[in-house]
Amino acid sequence: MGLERNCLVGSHVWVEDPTLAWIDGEVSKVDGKDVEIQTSDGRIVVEDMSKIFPKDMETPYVGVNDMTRLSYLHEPGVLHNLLTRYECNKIYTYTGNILIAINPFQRLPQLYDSETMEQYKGAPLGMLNPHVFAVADVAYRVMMNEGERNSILVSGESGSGKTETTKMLMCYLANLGGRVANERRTVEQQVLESNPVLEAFGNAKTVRNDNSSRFGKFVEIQFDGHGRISGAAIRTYLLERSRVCQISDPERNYHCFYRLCSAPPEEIEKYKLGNPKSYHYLNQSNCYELVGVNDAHDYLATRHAMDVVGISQEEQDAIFRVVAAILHLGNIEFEKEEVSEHAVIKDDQARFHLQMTAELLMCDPQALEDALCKRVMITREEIIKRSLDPLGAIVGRDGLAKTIYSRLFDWLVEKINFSIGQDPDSNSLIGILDIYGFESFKTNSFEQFCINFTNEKLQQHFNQHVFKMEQEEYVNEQIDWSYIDFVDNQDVLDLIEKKPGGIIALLDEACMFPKSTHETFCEKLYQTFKTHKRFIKPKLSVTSFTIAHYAGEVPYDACQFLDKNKDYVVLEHQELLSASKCSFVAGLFPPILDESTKSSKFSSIGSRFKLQLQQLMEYVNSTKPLYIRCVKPNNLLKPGIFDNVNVMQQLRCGGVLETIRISCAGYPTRRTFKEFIDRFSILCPTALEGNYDEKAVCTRILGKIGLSGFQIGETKVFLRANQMAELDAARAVILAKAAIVIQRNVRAHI
Ligand code: AD9
Ligand code: MG
Repeated sequence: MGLERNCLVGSHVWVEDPTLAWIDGEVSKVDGKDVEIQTSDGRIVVEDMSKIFPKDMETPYVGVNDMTRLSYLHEPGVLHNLLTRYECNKIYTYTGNILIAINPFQRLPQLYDSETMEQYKGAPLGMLNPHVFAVADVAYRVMMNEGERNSILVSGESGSGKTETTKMLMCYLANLGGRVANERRTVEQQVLESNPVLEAFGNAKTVRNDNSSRFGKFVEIQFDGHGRISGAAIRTYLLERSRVCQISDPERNYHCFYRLCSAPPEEIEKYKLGNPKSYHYLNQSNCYELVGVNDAHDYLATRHAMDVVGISQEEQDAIFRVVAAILHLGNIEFEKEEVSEHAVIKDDQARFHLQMTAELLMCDPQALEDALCKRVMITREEIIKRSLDPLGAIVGRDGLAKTIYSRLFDWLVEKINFSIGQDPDSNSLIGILDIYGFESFKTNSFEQFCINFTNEKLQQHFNQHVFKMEQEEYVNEQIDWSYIDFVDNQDVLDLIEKKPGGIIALLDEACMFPKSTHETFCEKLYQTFKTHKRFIKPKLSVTSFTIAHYAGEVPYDACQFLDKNKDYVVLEHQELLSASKCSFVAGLFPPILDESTKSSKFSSIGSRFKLQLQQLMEYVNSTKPLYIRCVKPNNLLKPGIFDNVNVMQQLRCGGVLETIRISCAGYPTRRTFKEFIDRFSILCPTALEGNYDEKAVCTRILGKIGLSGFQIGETKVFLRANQMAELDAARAVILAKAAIVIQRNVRAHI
């Protein structure tokens, strides 16, 4: 809501701008609803009065620590404040108790040194500059003093700094809850070193971030009665499996592959590895090296971190053997046998890789060849061995690589959890969530669907929380809040997860029905959600659909939804690897005991993810949440550049603007009685006469101006949207008159 009245010539305002999002200017003419503005870059624009916003001329030039302290709480004010602060390397800002963190894209060591850490210990929130340490400290104090469980929810788009922020939170907590003892492997060290291990296997370079986490992570840190870290549990969500065998330029596969290729020569020899460029799973992209990263060094660092988290030398050896085996596996090529057109191993080169894969996985090479080229069909009458064609063999090979890799990743998570250990007696917990932010690309597939579903869930939680906090503030101040409502996104959640009939349920149905294709799946969606206001059927395509998410519309390409939702291991692969002579490999493929799951083969990734999310939300709901919203200031990943339009979009997606909208629905501007009187007593100088009751003074001032709808609480004045602008306008008129009088007097004296 922009200005409705009181737009005077000479007022400073914000007006929308296509390249800068908002630009400031001065009103030069008012003609009914049309306002002419001279912008600060020297242009003249005309805009409707409802679309311009007042600019606060009294904000300090370094901005304000907390957005709720802005005189005008609106989009341009918020954006301008963040920009002003970013320009002086103040990357953290509060919006109430939400921390906004803007990625500096440069190391700011003084911001995180041990002295700074010390300062934040025990300091009340808001006393020092906004900081991620302050949030961690609040979580810790609340846990220690009030016995409440906390969760810190870090979100933001790819490359915005979630993982870095999470690591700083963990560092701070490890510092607070660490032991003095000189043990080599303390729990807190293990918690911290779990990060590089998981990053080696779960992070990769993408176009958005050189170290992008391709999985979601929730770490629960447990403390004992003395506030010392006594255990931890790590849960991960939905690793991107497709990356193992499919990458596009200029991205990379998971870091561990390149690191292993840069290992010391004796290991390279052991695994018969060569240049990364010679592996199909790596050479689909031309990017092998990262700027400022030394893979050989990182290989040793990964090994060290594995030592710390308690992965034995034998286990490490087996892990890297599996990683090497995947590279060799990807190089097994097939060709058509002349007559039968069946897939056969292409040439000597391919046979070498087959041999190496079998050797590294410690399984029988002939059995591996059969598992790659043939399928067993069990009919009622007989068991038939059917040969695959080369394309089928490639799909099978890639499926095997993905399965092995994702099981390896799960093993790592389980192992880390096991070695850190859980503290069953701990009631003092802090959970930290580092989860992928909302994604909308040119083509969006099943992964984006799951990611955006996660964000809808978190958004709902966030809205409810912010709304509740607002209400609490109103209750504390004993003011009426009955007419504030907020838009809920339950309808999108129903569309996705309702059982039966939501998109995930329909996808599972399609996966179980052998004749389904992505077209039949989409057709079913179009029929079912014909009138759903969050579902849009595209005009031209019959294989895609659009969901109107809270953060914007996202078109999904359904072509691989069915495949990506099916999590099954080909029986031949299962049998091959569970028979491995390497107990580590065999352990990744425990025998399937239940005959029924053996035959149905299908387990739904979507439904499992939905369940995981449900458990996560139940956990988060049982804790006191703290939010950190990370923002990526530009897509060039460079320091010093603040792209307004881009930042605006993220504030919108991250719910920051939603918070503001919720506040605006009520009383967006709050001022303590003292602040209010300091600024506005000029409107009614008599109000101060003989009156020392601040509340009464405020009431008098407001009465004099003739506003309505505001509320006077116990300690603060609560103003409705625009009322601050009206008060300021009245103040400006008085100040202008006073200036004229002064000028006259001065002239008279001369
Ligand atoms: V993704 O969704 O996993 O792709 P994140 O996790 O949000 O993403 P990440 O934490 O990996 O982003 O940050 C990206 C890069 O920004 C880091 O590699 C750092 O180079 C840089 N960064 C982020 N935060 C900070 C910081 N507080 N100080 C310095 C930072 N550099
Ligand atoms: Mg990350």
